Amino acid sequence: FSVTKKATTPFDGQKPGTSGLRKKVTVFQQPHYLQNFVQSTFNALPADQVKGATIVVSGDGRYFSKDAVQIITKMAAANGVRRVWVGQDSLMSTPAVSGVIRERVAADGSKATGAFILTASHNPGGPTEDFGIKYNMENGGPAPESVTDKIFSNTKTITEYLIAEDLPDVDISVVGVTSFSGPEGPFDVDVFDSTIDYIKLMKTIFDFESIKKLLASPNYDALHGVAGNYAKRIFVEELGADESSLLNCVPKEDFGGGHPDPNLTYAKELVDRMGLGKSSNVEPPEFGAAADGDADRNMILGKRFFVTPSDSVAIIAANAVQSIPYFAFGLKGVARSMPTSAALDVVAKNLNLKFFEVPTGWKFFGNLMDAGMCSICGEESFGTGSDHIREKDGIWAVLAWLSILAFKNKDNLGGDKLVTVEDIVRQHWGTYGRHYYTRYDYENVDAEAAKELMANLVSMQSSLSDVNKLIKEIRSDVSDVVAADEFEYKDPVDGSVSKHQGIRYLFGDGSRLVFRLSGTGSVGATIRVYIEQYEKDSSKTGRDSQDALAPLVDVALKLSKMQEYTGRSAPTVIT
Ligand code: VG1
Ligand code: CO
Repeated sequence: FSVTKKATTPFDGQKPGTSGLRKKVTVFQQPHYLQNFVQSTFNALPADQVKGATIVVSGDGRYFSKDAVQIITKMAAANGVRRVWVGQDSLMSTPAVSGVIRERVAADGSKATGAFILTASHNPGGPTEDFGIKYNMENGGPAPESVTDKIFSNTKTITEYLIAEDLPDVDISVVGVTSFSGPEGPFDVDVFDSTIDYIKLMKTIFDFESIKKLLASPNYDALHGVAGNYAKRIFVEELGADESSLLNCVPKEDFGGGHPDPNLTYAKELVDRMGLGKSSNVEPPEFGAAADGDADRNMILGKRFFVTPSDSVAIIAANAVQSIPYFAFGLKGVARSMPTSAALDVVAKNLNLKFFEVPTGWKFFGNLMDAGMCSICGEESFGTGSDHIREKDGIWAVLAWLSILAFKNKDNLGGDKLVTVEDIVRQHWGTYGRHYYTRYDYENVDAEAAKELMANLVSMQSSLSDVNKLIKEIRSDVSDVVAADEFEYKDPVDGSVSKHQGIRYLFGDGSRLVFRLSGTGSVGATIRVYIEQYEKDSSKTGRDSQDALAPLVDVALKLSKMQEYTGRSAPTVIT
C-alpha cells in the first residue's frame, strides 16, 4: 500500500469527555471528522507508540463501528503502526480491550501499547444515535487528562492526516491474520475472538468450580450490547447456566432500539423477571445482572431486590479476601469516585485499608493501581472493578458476586435455605450501617440553563449561614450544611490537579448533596444530582430508600432551583 497525505481543517468540539469523544453518528460521518480525531490522537502519542507499535481497534459493535475499524486501520498503516488487533466483527468489550492490552502477546513477542475503543457505552446506538471513540494507553486504562488535553489541542490545529487509501478492506468477520506491505515495511491486521483471552483472564481471578457448585445461574441481560458474547461463553458454556437465563445477549448495532444502560429504568425485561417490575405469578430467580453497551457496567439484582452500586463495591471489598482467590493475599487499598456513597469508606476504615476518593471517570483509578495502592474500586454509576485491568468490568462484578454467594453458601449446599443477595446486603448494613442513596438525572437540558444552575450553586457556597437559612425554610428535619465546595483532586502519584469535579454540600450528620454536569452526553447538558444519607442505627436500615431520602431530595431540588432553571418538574431517570 501507499500513503496519502490528506489536507483537512479542524472541527469544533472534538474534546474528549469523561470517557472519550461521543457524538451523533451523523457527526462522525462527516468527511474527515473521525480521521481528524484519530490523527490528532496519533500526534499526541510518543513516536514509539505509533511507529512499529501494536494497536487494538474494536468496540461495542454499535452502528458505524465496522466503517470506523476500516478507516482507523488504514490510518494506522499509513502512520507506521506495525499491526492492529481487531475483535471479530469489531466486537470487544471495554474491559476485554484493557485485558488484551495488558496480557496478549504477538507471535514475535510484542504487546499492544494502546487501543482505539469504539463505544459510546450506555448511550443508544443506530444511524440517528451516538457513536464514540476513546484511546486507552499501555497500562490498559483510559488516556489521562494530559493526553486527552493534547489530543483536543491537536484537533484545533490539524491540517493533514495520513491514510493508506489503497489498503483493501479486511474481512473482520473472519478470524486470522492478513499481511500487507507498505513503504515502511510489513503491516498486519489480526482478527481474533477476544472472548478466549477474556475467559482465560477471569479464570486466573475466580474459582469457577466453586461458583459452578452453587448452581445459581445468573439471569443476565446484555441489553444487546457486546456483553452478550462473553455472557454466553462464561455463564452458559463454562458455568452451566441454562440458555434461557440469557436476555438480549445477541449484540446488535442499534441495541435493539433500546438504551443499553443497566439500571431499573432501562433493563426492563430483567427487572420484570427479577420481580421488581410488572408483577407475574412466576417465582423470580435468586440472582440477576445486566450490562451496558460496552460491558464495563453492571447492575446486580437479587430476588425482588436491587443492590445499589455504591453498596455493591463496598460489599465486594468487604468479602473479597475470603471469597475471591485473586485477593487471597489481601487488598492494597480501595477507591471510589467522589459522588459514590461512603459505604466503601466505612469498610476501608473497619478493615484498615488505604482509601482514595477520586473524580468521576475511570482514568483516575489507573494511576493508583499502577502504583500498587488500590485493588478494588467503584462508581455509583454501575461501575465496579479491580486492578486485574484498568477499566471497570461488568462481568467481573457478576463473577465477584457469584463468588461471594458461593462462599456464603459453601457449607450449605444440601438444599437448606440459601443465603441470598438480599441477606448479604442486609447483613452488610447491620455491620457497617447503610448509606441511603439515589441519583436524579435531568437529561438533555438546555446547556445554558444547566450552566446557570451550577453557577448559582457555586455562588451560594460563599455563605453557609444563608444556605442553612434557606434549607430550614424548605425542611426543618435535615441537619445543617457544615461545608461546601467544588471537588478538587490532587493525584497522589503524579501530583496532577483536576479542578471543578462537582459541587458538594456536606451536612453535619454525614449526608451529602452533589451536583455535576455529565461529560458523556452528546447533545445539550445532563445534570446529575447525587443524594446520600448515612444511617448507623441498624434498626433503621430497612427503610424504603426514596422514603428515607425524601427530605434531602426536597432540599436538593429547591436549593438548586431545578424547576426554575430547567423547566423540568421531574428527572429523566432515577437510580
Ligand atoms: C458517566 C458516569 C461515570 C462513568 C462514565 C463513563 O459519566 O457518571 O461514573 O465513569 O459515565 O462510563 P458522566 O460524566 O456522564 O457523569 V461508561 O460505561 O459511559 O464508559
Ligand atoms: Co460503559
